[in-house]
This record gives sequence, structure tokens and C-alpha cells, in this order.
Amino acid sequence: MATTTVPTPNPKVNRLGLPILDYRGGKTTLCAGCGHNAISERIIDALYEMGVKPERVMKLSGIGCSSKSPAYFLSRAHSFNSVHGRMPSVATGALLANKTMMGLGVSGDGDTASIGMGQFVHLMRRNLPLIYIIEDNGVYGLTKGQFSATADLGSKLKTGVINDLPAIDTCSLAVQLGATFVGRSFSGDKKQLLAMLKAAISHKGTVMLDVISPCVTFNDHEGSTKSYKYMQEHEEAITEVGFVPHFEDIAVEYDAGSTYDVTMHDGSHLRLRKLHESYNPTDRVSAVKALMEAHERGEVLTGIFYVDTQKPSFTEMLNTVEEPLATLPQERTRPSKQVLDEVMNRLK
Ligand SMILES: Cc1ncc(C[n+]2csc(CCOP(=O)(O)OP(=O)(O)O)c2C)c(N)n1
Ligand code: SF4
Ligand SMILES: [Mg+2]
Repeated sequence: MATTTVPTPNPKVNRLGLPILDYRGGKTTLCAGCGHNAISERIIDALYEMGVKPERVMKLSGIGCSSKSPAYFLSRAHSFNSVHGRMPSVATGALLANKTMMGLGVSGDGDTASIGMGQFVHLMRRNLPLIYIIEDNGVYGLTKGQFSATADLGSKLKTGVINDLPAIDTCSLAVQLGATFVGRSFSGDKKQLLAMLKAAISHKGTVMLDVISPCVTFNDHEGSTKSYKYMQEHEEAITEVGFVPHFEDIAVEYDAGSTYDVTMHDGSHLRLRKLHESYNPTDRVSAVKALMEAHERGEVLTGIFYVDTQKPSFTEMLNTVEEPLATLPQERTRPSKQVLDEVMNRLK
């Protein structure tokens, strides 16, 4: 009997020849509808579309529902789940020891702005080449929804408790402290978040992205300023973000006067369509002013507030070796006998 073989369609692959499946992780154990799940999906899309080799990525996190999420993307990457709020020092050590890797840190608003604040501020001023994402829900989701330091003054918990302390704005802080790519997005804004993540992958310095990510279990009710409803009503995009990777040879089209085109380190283009005519993403003072003014108006500003592609990264400043320390041969890690003798003689 003649048999017919039905050809299996080739799965869609990226420029490395990898299907999107290779960028996925374990099945999420977070609540259905949690904003953190949507962020994991966008991270998967961005790494796949940018053709980043999964084994070249180190995923780093602290403690919290958000910090669990690296388990739900990129199974083939390296991963380190640190002590609460201490991911920046682990990331610093790891990237100084091996700058061939791409560092991707996921933290929460509690992990960053409460227990981890001391580490966060020093990370921002060093310009370590790390993508640092805060999945910001205004609460400690994992420990049942207490207010975090990013909760807005006057916002209300499910239990009726009102927050009477002002919020820390992690974006203003990051800009002031020296991060070189700072933005805010919303987990529900697929297009904006994906474009921002793709641009972040091309940046060579500290990327700080604060992504508002509603906690559906403890902070998605009337009175919360980090709920889906509140964000849909109060999100104001400062710039429309477009991103053209370097390997896609597409001419960047834009209308003079209404867009701002930033050339990234690898030649990619980050195109910001200005919705606010006066907005200049290379001016730190305007970035902080725009953030503070929006806050006064009760709006949540989203977009890329600040980009600096000129400042040297921490690994460039320290002139760390190109090769991973772990595989450097002994003769390059240990001074020769002659050098040691010279040192000893000088100390005599
Ligand atoms: C040293 C230490 N202190 C306190 C805790 C308890 N704890 C676990 S997660 C967490 C807060 C997490 O909040 P966030 O970073 O916002 O993550 P989310 O769960 O909201 O995503 C706290 C206080 C801990 N694990 N370790
Ligand atoms: S408790 Fe909140 S932050 Fe944690 S998984 Fe559920 S919805 Fe997400
Ligand atoms: Mg939180």
C-alpha cells in the first residue's frame, strides 16, 4: 500500500535558527493574571526576536513572587536566586568575573526599594552592564500584600489600610544616581514593553526598567494605584518607543521634529516619538522634572526617560579581561616568579 508522508512544517525560527520554545521556561506557579507572568512572556519574545543565545544569559533575582519569575523563562540560561535584596552584589561579582555573559536581573519593588535599597543605589551609580527589571506592584506579594516603599501616598490595601508614606520613585532615583537607560512601562502594554526590552538588550550599561505589574491577589482593587484599572485610566506615555535592531537592515523612517533617534552601542536604533514636544531623553534634569510633574498630576508616566550611550560601563572602567576568569590559564592569573621576586625585593 502506498504511503504518503505529510511534510512537517518547519517551526518558525529566529536568526540563530532557534524556535521560541528554546526561550521558554518552567510552567508558572504565580497567580493567573499576575502582571509578572505577562512580563516573563515579553522577556521571552524580546530575547527570541533579538536572537540572544540562551546559554549566554545569566538570570539573577532576589526574593519575592517577582524574583521567582526567572524560573518561568529561558530554561537554558544560567540562573542565580540570591538572598532578599542582594541580587546587585551577586550580579556585580558575576559580571566582573565574566563579561561575555548578558546579565538580566529581575527584582520586586520590595526586593529593590525596601530591603535592597542599599544595594540598588550603588548598582545604579556604577553603570554595570545589567538589565535590571523591577516588577512593581506596590506590595510584598509573596508575604501576603503589605505595602512596599513604591506604594503611593493615600493608596489603599484590600484590608482598607491606607498608605500614609510617600512613594520612592525608582526611575527618578536611577536617573539621578547614574543609570544610563531608565524607563517605566506597564505589564499590560505589550507593544511598549517589548520595544523597551529589545532596546535594553542592545544597551551596554545599567538598564533600569520599572514595570508596573498588578498583583491580582492583593493589590488590584478600587483604591490601589497599581491596579489594572488605575493604570488603564492614568498611564500617560511620554514617548512612543520604536526599536530597529542592528541586524535588521531597515532604514529608520521618522518625521523631523517629532521624533528622537538614539543610536545604540551596536548600531541599533531606538526611535522615540515625542508626545511631549519638549522632551529630550538625553537630558537628566528634564527626565526627573517630567517624572515629578506627572506625579503631581496623579499620572503614571511611561516610556524611556533617559538614555546615555557615551558613559563607560563599570567593566570598561575597570578594564576587566575579555575572557571569563574561570577559564583563564594559570600563567595569566598568577604573577611570574620574576615579578614576585621584584615585589618581594621592593618590600625588603
Ligand atoms: C531577609 C528576609 N527578610 C524578609 C523576607 C520575607 N519576604 C519574602 S518576599 C518579601 C517581599 C517581596 O516583595 P516584592 O519584592 O515586592 O515581590 P513581590 O512578591 O511583590 O513580587 C519579603 C519581605 C525574606 N525572605 N528575607
Ligand atoms: S500574590 Fe500577587 S504578586 Fe504574587 S503571584 Fe499572586 S498576583 Fe502575583
Ligand atoms: Mg512587589
